Amino acid sequence: MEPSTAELLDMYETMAMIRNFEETMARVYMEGKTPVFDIAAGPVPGEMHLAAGQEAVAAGVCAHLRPEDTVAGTHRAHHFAIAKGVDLKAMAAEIFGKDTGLSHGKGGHMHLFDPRAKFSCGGIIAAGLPVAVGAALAAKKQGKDWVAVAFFGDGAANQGAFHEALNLAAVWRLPVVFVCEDNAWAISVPKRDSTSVPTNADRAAAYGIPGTYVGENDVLAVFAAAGEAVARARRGDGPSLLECRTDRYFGHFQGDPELYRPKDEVVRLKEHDPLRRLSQHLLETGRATAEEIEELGRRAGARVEEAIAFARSSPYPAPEDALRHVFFEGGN
Ligand SMILES: Cc1ncc(C[n+]2csc(CCOP(=O)(O)OP(=O)(O)O)c2C)c(N)n1
Repeated sequence: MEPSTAELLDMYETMAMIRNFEETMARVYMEGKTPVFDIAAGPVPGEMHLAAGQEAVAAGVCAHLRPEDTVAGTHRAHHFAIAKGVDLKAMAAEIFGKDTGLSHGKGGHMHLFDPRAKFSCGGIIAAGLPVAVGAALAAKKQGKDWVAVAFFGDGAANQGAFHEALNLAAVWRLPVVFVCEDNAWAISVPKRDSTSVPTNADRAAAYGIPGTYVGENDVLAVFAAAGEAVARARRGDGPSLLECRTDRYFGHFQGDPELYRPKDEVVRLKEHDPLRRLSQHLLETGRATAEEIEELGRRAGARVEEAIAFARSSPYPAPEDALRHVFFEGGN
């Protein structure tokens, strides 16, 4: 499946926005946290998992989605949220713990919930798969041609929830696409030490559904594979599993000393950078000029800057609101 020029340019802008957001967040997050790393200090306290390098999977899959489709993400979910169209300002404010955030600052970076964009994510590994299955079941029962996508990491594919979700989705022929991001690591554990098969796509056979491995960190390859899986789900033919090779440029979390991976690994990974790959494709096929590509990058950067400024200048939730919007008798 070949993307149109408009789709290519949209994917480039999405990927540029993700890269810019993650690199900006890496800097902002470290404010006040040095010289001795203090996870509680600075404008964004708590853990931070960034997805620079992994833009192609989010952009290539979400290019096929409509606003009414559901996406469930992971602990490393900014890229999925941006690609699904979550409001960037409300997302940034949530990460800063501000009252203008998606959940009034009570969720933080790992818990971005946006009913408008039909997006959620969470810190429990593999917890998003059953959520997507539930959304797909709801769509099917309502007779809608809506699709649900569960994104998760290669580590999550060894959780029970992965197998339960695939089985139930297959038995009920639900419109779900399971998308595994193979970034080769689950924190410090290499995939080869935790996974009994070369690719998680092989595991699809156990549930009688199609499994495809996309072996390159390339948005065009992801777009093609995801196009088939989403179309299949939308026409009522049931779930599929995709596993896409991708690269994590930062540590598992910001502040990770990364003693488990060779120092030059990221330098080598960047030789196949997915953004550069797409810009080269745009140039070589005459779909865009260098100036047009630069302009997309500038526009993406301006939106990120505006979102971060909004987050910084927003108020914190009032102390008397601490028990509002949470599960608490008497709260609302
Ligand atoms: C159920 C559960 N077990 C363990 C953890 C701790 N944990 C957080 S991230 C992570 C690794 C996840 O690896 P992967 O699914 O490959 O995603 P990646 O971080 O590579 O994006 C683990 C084990 C958790 N959050 N939830």
